[in-house]
Amino acid sequence: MSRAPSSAPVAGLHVLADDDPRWPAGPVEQARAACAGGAAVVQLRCKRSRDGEILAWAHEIRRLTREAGVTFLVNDRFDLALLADADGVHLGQEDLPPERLPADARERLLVGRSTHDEAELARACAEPIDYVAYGPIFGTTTKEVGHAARGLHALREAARRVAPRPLVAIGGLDAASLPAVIAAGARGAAVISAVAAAADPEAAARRLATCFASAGAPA
Ligand code: TZP
Ligand code: MG
Repeated sequence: MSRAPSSAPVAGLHVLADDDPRWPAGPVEQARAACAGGAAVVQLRCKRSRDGEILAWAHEIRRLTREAGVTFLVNDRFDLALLADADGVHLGQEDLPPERLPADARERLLVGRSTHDEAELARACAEPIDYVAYGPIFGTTTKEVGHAARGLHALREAARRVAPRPLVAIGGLDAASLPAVIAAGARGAAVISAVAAAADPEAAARRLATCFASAGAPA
């Protein structure tokens, strides 16, 4: 059954629920903390797990996010996003190009795209996507990105470049840096370790979400 394209919001705090075993809690518990803490978006990001396990997590996170009114995205995999009735899919540069998504995926899912430099930003502006992620803004040890930290000046330029598409900043973000990231024009901010590695992930998500509320942006 097809439905209208998702109009789920992407502004605010994105928490990536990640299957890296270095995090004390698994993806479902990270997602639960994110929802309770006021995240706008939960993105399930699994680089190590089997499809069946990822799909089971996706169904559970869909239930949690729906209850909390939180947007649910799946990283990399439009097929799992469709099966779990997620709101969208987040595609990296190494994933399927957005224009190659099957029609039913394009109709049903929001599409986000990762970018790291000027050329990727330019290409993203010509792609059928709903938001652009850009980073790493600061240094991160969570992912081997192969790109130097971009900094706030480049972030401001990137946000201008992709407008009116919303830009979601990523990479090394925390509660101390978030106000400057929002002031630079990011409509969303995506984090992994700032929540997943926190002693209290729910409190960490709440603190980050509050930065959006304080900035007068959607929390
Ligand atoms: N893409 C660019 S940086 C990054 C990804 C997935 C990792 C972000 O993780 P953290 O822990 O918030 O720096
Ligand atoms: Mg990817």
